[in-house]
Amino acid sequence: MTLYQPFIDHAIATLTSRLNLQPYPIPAGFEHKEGVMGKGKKQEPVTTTSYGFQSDKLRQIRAAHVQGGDSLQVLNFVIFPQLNYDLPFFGADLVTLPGGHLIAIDMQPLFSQDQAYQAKYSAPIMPMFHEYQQNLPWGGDFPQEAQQYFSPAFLWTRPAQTEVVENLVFKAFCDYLDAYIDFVEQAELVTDPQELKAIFQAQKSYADYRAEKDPARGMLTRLYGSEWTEEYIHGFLFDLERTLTAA
Ligand code: DBV
Repeated sequence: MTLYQPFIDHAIATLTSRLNLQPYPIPAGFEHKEGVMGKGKKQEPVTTTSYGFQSDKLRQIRAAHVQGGDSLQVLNFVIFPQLNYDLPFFGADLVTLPGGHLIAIDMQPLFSQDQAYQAKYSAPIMPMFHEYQQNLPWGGDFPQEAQQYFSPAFLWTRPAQTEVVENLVFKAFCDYLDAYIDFVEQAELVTDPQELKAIFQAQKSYADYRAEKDPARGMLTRLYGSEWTEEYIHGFLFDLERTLTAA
């Protein structure tokens, strides 16, 4: 069992128990990928496993789990709602590298500047955020252009101890996911054409940004080559654009 396996196991169990979960297709060649990191005696096998689900209100629930020994563990888990709901994205980037742990957990807003949107989707989780932030302090340095994609409840932290990841970060991940599913259960279909257009544009902007700036691109390219990596990013991890041209 590796560091982030309990996170993905818990997420799948919770989603299965609370939503009408269906599989989401994972393109051939991406379910399971083996590679090698490092050179000579320091070589370490690295496995990347993909998970994909969907539900009535959630277009794509997907995870990429990279396992390469104690100093390379990554779980990137994102939920993309259907385009006719105003739901935020659920985003978790749980990263363990030789330099330490880097944790990002958020409900990423469609409209970060909109007060009513914040009142609906951020305000209810602020008490939980403040509680966690006391022991999971702000992780510092953050790309300026990414700020528009995060909510005021963005948990961004660099725990010094693995124990903190196993316990407190795990608890925060579970609580954020539970609160997210509460929002999903309450979400109502959007039919107003103006609002649908705004949702589409916000979803597109988010997916385009993440595909373009994927911080894992370098690591994945070193492991699996550029052709595989670009197809993984555009054909699975951030596939909104593809689903539009396919439709
Ligand atoms: N990040 C992904 C996907 C990953 C992944 C799909 C499959 O979006 C892993 C894996 N994130 C990953 C790795 C690193 C980071 C870092 C491997 C380390 C990169 C390195 O140091 O080489 C939040 N993730 C980061 C960083 C940030 C985030 C801010 C550090 C700064 C950086 O390198 O850019 N999560 C990231 C982000 C959004 C998000 C920018 C944006 C909207 O949800």
